[in-house]
Amino acid sequence: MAPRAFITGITGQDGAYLAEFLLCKGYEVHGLKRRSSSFNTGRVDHLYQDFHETKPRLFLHYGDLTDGSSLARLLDEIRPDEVYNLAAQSHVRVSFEIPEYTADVVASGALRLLEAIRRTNVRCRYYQASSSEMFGAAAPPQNESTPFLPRSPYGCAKVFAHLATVNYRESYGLHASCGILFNHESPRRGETFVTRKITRAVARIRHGLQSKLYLGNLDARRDWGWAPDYVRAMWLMLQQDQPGDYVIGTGESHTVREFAELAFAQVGLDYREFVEIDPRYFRPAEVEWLQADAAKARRVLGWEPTVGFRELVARMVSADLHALEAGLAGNLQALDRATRLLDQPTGASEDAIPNPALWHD
Ligand code: NDP
Ligand code: GDR
Repeated sequence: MAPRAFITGITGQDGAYLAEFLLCKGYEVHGLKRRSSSFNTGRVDHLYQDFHETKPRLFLHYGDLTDGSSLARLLDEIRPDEVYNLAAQSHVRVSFEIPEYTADVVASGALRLLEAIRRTNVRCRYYQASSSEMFGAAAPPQNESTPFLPRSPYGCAKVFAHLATVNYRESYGLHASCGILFNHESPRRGETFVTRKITRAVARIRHGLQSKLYLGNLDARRDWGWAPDYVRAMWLMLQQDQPGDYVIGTGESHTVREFAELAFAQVGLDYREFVEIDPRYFRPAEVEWLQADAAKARRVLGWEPTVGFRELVARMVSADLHALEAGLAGNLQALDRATRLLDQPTGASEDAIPNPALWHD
């Protein structure tokens, strides 16, 4: 029988890559999606198979990390072999605005899921999405022995979730592992994280749709990797005989300024002409320097990153350029079609009415 995985946060960047990865490995994949008044499945729509087709292997279920009963019910119904807890209010700056909600989802949410596994007696392996934000003010490079000194409500909540996972491993013998992942990016990265904010702006500025990019602290250093490499690490952790905690990162660190410089340079522009500082993007407390020492993951999991910093920036800029150009081409076609319709005599057939959806970029 195909192994069965349950992913919370399947509609996010990592959830979408992990679902793809597991489907390729022959898994049946179940994902938790939360109710939203607008579409929130854009990152996994390409994986979705209609129920009327034969043997779909991806299933989405309504639920929420703030609703423990939905988690227990789903675990009981699905009986997964592997559970990946990726759901989170994952924006650090936003966590200062909504600290209680962030703690409810990130900290209590992980506890609810662990408790649901215990209560339903599901025999599964568990992955917790821990974060380099837990290290906060600790000096680089950071590894599994570095103390946690979080600098945000998000970081504090992740420390709780991390320690709860370790506690369930020690108390109940759960095969539970934590991946302490450093920043990882891709064209699917949320638009308000700094890398994607920059690469989208580069594309828009290149095409004359935007003139300035407002950023906060340009001197913060991050260890940025390629997201698909990181979901492979998650899976590798759950394939080990013994559970454990692993730092995952490239070992290289760069400033936000360097990211912006490279991204603008890729389209022949100088970032200094377009980037302005807006103090609204500063954080009440900043994490200045994150840089991974992932020696344990290399040694035990055989994990290696495949994409370096320059290549990461290049891939993200070209993806945003292509997406924008495709959108603009679509709009031009729609405009062209609408113009031709205006020339037609009244009584043009119903199906000639342009689809309003085409007008959005
Ligand atoms: P995203 O922000 O892209 O995705 C977060 C996911 O969580 C989305 O599917 C979101 O749903 C879902 N979610 C949010 N709130 C709830 C809730 N109350 N109940 C159920 N689901 C919810 O994050 P990433 O994919 O980038 O990150 C995945 C995980 O890894 C997160 O836990 C993050 O904190 C952690 N992490 C990420 C790193 C990174 O660099 N990307 C590094 C280290 C850790 P919706 O789509 O509806 O918003
Ligand atoms: P981070 O990612 O906080 O590291 O959390 P983000 O991209 O938001 O910030 C990285 C650094 O860039 C600085 N910065 C800005 N950030 C944003 N978002 N917008 C700006 O305009 C801006 N200008 C400068 C920030 O101050 C910061 O120093 C990400 C998330 O994915 C977390 O969920 C995850 O746990 C960590 O990475 C590891």
